[in-house]
Amino acid sequence: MISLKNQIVLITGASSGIGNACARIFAGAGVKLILAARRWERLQQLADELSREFGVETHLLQLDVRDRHAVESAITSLPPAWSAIDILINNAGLSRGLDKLHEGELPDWEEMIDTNIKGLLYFTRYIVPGMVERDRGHVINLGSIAGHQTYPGGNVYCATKAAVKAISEGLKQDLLGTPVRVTSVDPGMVETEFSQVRFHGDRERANKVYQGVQPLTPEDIADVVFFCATRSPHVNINQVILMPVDQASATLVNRRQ
Ligand code: NDP
Ligand code: 8X3
Repeated sequence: MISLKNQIVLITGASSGIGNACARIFAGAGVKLILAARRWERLQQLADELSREFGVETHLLQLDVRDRHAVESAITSLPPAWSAIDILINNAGLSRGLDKLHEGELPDWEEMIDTNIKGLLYFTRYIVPGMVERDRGHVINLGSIAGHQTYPGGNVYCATKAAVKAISEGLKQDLLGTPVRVTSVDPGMVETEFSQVRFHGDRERANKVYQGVQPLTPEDIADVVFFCATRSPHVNINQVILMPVDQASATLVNRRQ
């Protein structure tokens, strides 16, 4: 396991779920953290906690990953002490709705495509050139089992995660010959705010997703992300698919009730 001490790690979607858990595990390794999301208070609260608990330095970016100019300006105007990003964790993402494709809501489609694909591309485009110049770096994308298997009503969300899979593979190929690593971490069911967001705040419907199952936790995913980031520099973990023991595929879930 390599030491990440003083490395600069940027996490998108750090205000909740998997991104928040990643911030915590990386903070414990003595990194410097750049945390991005739209919800400023949550980022501030996390930064305060991490500073108290681990003495970690943080730099916060309040932005919407869909806003290309905001992403460009946030990355290009980072203070010199923060600009040499070592690890980019492209985690911000969401699903909206579970409608049949021919009945889908267009704003939901736009939001998923713009966040999960274009937002991830913007961060990658503005950060990876610096990694190539410095001859070091690691991009870790949050894909999903949904990028490998399409399920009923998953249509556009699954397409965005299939795009993340293709982007991770393409980036890996384009970076061949450089030491920059690319990993896709592709979970099944993880209990976060994901389902509340998918169902536009309908908590009852969101809770049903996890009923009778033991889902993965955000910490389970953060563990895997951290494992990938701490391998020897010549090792690239291309892709990890992880699911709860209670889940065998995107649609096959063992419910105990
Ligand atoms: P959460 O809803 O708990 O967290 C999502 C994070 O993404 C939040 O911090 C949110 O921050 C951020 N985000 C969403 N949209 C934007 C935006 N436009 N601009 C900036 N930040 C944004 O969900 P998860 O932690 O579960 O999701 C994290 C990633 O994991 C996603 O890419 C998701 O697709 C993926 N995933 C999740 C699985 C699950 O079952 N939960 C399984 C497989 C993959 P804010 O709202 O403050 O901007
Ligand atoms: C989240 C997992 O199965 O709800 O990507 O699409 S799933």
